Amino acid sequence: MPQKASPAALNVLLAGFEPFDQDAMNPSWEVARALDGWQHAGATVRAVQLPCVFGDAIASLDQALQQWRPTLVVCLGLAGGRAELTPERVAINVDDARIPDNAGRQPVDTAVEQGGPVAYFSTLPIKAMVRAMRAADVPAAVSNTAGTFVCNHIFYALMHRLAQAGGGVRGGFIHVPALPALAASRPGMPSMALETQVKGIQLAIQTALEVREDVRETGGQLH
Ligand code: PCA
Repeated sequence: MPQKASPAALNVLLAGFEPFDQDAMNPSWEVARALDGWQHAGATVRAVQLPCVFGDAIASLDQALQQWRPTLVVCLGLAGGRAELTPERVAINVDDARIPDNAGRQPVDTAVEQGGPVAYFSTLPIKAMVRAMRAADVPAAVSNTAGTFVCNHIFYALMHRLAQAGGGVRGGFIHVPALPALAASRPGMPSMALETQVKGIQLAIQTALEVREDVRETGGQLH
């Protein structure tokens, strides 16, 4: 029997991806897994691993949303090449894959959701999250693009579902850097230790649970 959400429980769904592009590990799943069961402000984190496959990732997310009925949803993914934890501002209705996904699918210039709006903004307090992470010495920045691969795909699908459900559930996406082990074999690639990533995502979730209205300040974004 799968574990089920009890009616009174507050759950935070934290999704990470399986490895892709021939990598042995995906830090996004390692972080999610490390925080599974962590509790804050009466809410419990529930980690789920998503396949790095267009379409199938959405089916797994739907299943997890059904199972846990979360009040907050944070999806994580790897952005190799970035040095900071980057809460994403916007999901766009575009699939445009540079490489094939784990099932060999490579959509080019198609919609995530036929007839859906062009884009959705994250409903997480992205700048307050960046501020909290930086205050704890965790490199972080707002990103204005989640790309057009499976991460943007799941981010868009998530926001579309939350908007359609209309229940006030908030959600968004955070890209994480490579782990040092991966960067060691790719000279020049920035990385961040797993424990720093975990600490940052913990602070991001904490902030999202506590802050409803985002702060308005500059300086928190990638350029
Ligand atoms: N990163 C990819 C997909 C899965 C992941 O972890 C992306 O940024 O689209």
